[in-house]
Amino acid sequence: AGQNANILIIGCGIAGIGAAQRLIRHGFNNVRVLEATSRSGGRIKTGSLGSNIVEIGANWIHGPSQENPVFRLACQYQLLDKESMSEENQAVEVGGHPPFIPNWFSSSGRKLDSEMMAPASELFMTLFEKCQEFHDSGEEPLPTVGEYFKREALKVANEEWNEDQTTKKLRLAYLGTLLKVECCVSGTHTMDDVGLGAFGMYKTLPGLDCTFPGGYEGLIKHMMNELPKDTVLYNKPVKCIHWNNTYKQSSQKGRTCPVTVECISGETFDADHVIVTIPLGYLKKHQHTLLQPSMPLRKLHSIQRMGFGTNNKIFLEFEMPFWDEDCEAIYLVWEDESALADIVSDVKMAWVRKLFGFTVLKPAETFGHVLCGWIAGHESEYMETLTELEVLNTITQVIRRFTGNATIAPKKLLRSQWFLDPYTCGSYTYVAKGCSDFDIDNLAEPLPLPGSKDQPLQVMFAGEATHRSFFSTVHGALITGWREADRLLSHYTTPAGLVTSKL
Ligand code: 6YU
Repeated sequence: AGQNANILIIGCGIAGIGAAQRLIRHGFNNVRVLEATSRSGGRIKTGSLGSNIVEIGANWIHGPSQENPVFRLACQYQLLDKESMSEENQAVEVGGHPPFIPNWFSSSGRKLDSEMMAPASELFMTLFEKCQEFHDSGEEPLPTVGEYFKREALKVANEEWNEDQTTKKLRLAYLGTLLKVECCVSGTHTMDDVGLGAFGMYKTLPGLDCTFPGGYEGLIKHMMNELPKDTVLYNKPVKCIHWNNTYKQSSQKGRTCPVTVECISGETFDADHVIVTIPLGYLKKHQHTLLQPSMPLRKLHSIQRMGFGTNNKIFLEFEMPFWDEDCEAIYLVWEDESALADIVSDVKMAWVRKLFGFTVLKPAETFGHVLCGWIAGHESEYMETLTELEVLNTITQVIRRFTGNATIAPKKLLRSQWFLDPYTCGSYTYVAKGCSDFDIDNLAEPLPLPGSKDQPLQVMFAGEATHRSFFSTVHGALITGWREADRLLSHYTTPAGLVTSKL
């Protein structure tokens, strides 16, 4: 029966687990997952800082409402608190920017006034909403989000903020900080790399972003419990996928499989179908060797064109908070940066200027006084090469300078290193300058390409980078795993609805 089709899934992140779960549930009994590392979850990774749990990777369910499959699963497994599940929270429209209550600190050691900063926050939101509209309107007044944002922001600042030059400079400096925030959200080095016309491809769902009180990895654990034992083979980094029978030794009980997957160790696995859920960062780095024969040019070019940047977190624990009780986010405003800069010219000397600030872990009764610092881009990649102590010392100096309190000393530090992770090579996908919906379609297209006479669906592609409107998210990744499982299901399903053999 078709249930015997030999299916290999590469990568045990949520896309791979989702694909495996769906195939097995529908009767496929020859499904295995090859995972490079010793753990499941990929970019969903919960760690600890002292007695606190912290998210090293994905943080929130973006848009937690019924349309979001991650939200539905989290509810089903009872992993969320009551408030997150309430109808009221599900109905909130935040458009990708949850409303945080902020504190602002400036480089001269001042706490800035929220009324003074408000016009800059409003301008930022207005311009970003405009940026999201260009995709549907089909216009692109400038090639990138960064260029458009700077042009429009300076126009408003020069026309409307002239009553006081000091305030104007501070607001512009804060807009620079908000651009650094956006680099973290988009997972890019600079907003000058993010395509303006394509920016609106990303769609948000209703719902007030929420976290998993017991850690995001709880979701992975529950999903893994539904897979038969031994479905996942760990510590099996894949080196090459030989498709179209290019691997001579390929054979299985007298039958030749169209694909042979070769691991770095030399071990090989035959398959009828392979679902690749490897992150785009890894695909970029290994694009010329991962597939044999090589990928068709249009897929290769889309892998090259699409963006995959770095966003890292730096967790810090304090004895006492230096922020207000209701504060949810801290913005660092460099007073000498009024040119709307979202990159640092001397990365080695001044990488820390790219850190936009912190989000506050809540509730304090659970977490104590823990901040999560956010830093994107090449500055973030450089930070990864430093020792924890070097990072701690640099950030401590910055906090002392911005608060004017020379005695503040974080107790503990933990940071992520997603760029150095050999199986991720960055954080997540963004639509780079010059990209369009077609690039994501090209990434998702199975091999051989349509029209070929060779056995179909030999190599299929899932993972966050392959979702047209939910790339860079957990729900996007999960949906793509399901999508590829469904592709196989319909391939093997007769009009009568039976899974049959096509072998
Ligand atoms: C979300 C959030 N979040 C923060 C940070 C990161 C990410 N995301 P996986 O990588 O999980 O699995 C692949 C597996 O393959 C893995 O286990 C590898 O080891 C394995 N592998 C690789 N090579 C292999 C080989 N050769 N052989 C065998 N195995 C191999 N998403 O919903 N909420 O808060 C965040 C965040 C620091 C790093 C996130 C968030 C992204 C998700 O984590 C990610 O998409 C999925 O987990 C990926 O799952 P997967 O299965 O595809 O791959 C307007 C506009 C702009 C658009 N952007 C706005 C959206 C905002 C996105 N925000 C994210 C923000 C945070 C904070």
